[in-house]
Amino acid sequence: MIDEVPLVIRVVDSHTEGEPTRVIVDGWPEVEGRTMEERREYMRQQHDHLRRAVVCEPRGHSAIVGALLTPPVNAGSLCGIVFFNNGTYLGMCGHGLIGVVRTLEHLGRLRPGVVRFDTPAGVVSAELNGDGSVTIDNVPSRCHALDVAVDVPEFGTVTGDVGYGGNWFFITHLDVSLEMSNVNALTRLTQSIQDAIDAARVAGGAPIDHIELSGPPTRDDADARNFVLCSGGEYDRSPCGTGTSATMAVLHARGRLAAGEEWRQESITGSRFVGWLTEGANGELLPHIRGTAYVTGEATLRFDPDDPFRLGIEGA
Ligand code: PYC
Repeated sequence: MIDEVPLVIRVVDSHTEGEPTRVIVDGWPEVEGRTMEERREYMRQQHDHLRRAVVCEPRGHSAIVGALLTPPVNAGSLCGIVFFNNGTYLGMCGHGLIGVVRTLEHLGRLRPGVVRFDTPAGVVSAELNGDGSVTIDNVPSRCHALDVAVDVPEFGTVTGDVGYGGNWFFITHLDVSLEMSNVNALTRLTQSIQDAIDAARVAGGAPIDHIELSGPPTRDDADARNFVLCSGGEYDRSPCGTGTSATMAVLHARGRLAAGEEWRQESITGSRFVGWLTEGANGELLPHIRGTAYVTGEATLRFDPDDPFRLGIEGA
């Protein structure tokens, strides 16, 4: 396995509304599989050491979401994407897709207009707008369950809604300060909620792997502010594209957001996504998210065979 580490992998780094994305552009070995789910599983089985080597310390850090580009699986798609983080693999990633689009533009590989991508969660599309922002059309989102209660040790009963937006979210409103100065406490609290959900298998055992705290906005041009704990245990610096998709489905189920109405989601860092829902031909809810990414660097990661940390630092 150790011998299977390439000597170099080339990446382009970006951030989308504060949340980093690292797109692998060269050097990753071939990923087998006919579908994107099979490819994600192949990576989990065969390439997990590369996931850690590329996104974890000392070459990365716990907030980075990696994006491996593969050949497409569907006619009409530009490429496939498997997103991963410091702990696991994702179905879809909203901020990550916006980062991929800006990265492909930076590399001169993007056709103008709407471009389709294959992900393990399904086919998504994106359009680079004239002002540099990107609008993504996510997989259908849905409200799975409302008012789900879970007992969280040392906190008490927490009630929230369960929604899907390409990843699974438990969305709750608690009387806590959603400020950057409070992120360590918010991370501990949301991790305790995640642990309690894992133990209790709430909402029919829905595979919830993101916890979203929602509260009042601090910006005049936002409807709510959030703190999102991601599946790797790190918090999202952006408003979370899949989380915003799930939030809009829950709001729609509660009769608080009509199709076509804008939802302006502020993040814990003060950045913002603008989202809205449309109804698909079969009545499914289609989330659309607009946000902006900036390319921050291009790097050649080197994996010296003598480096004891070429596969990342265990636990860091
Ligand atoms: O934007 O969907 C998102 C996302 C998921 C995890 C981190 N960001």
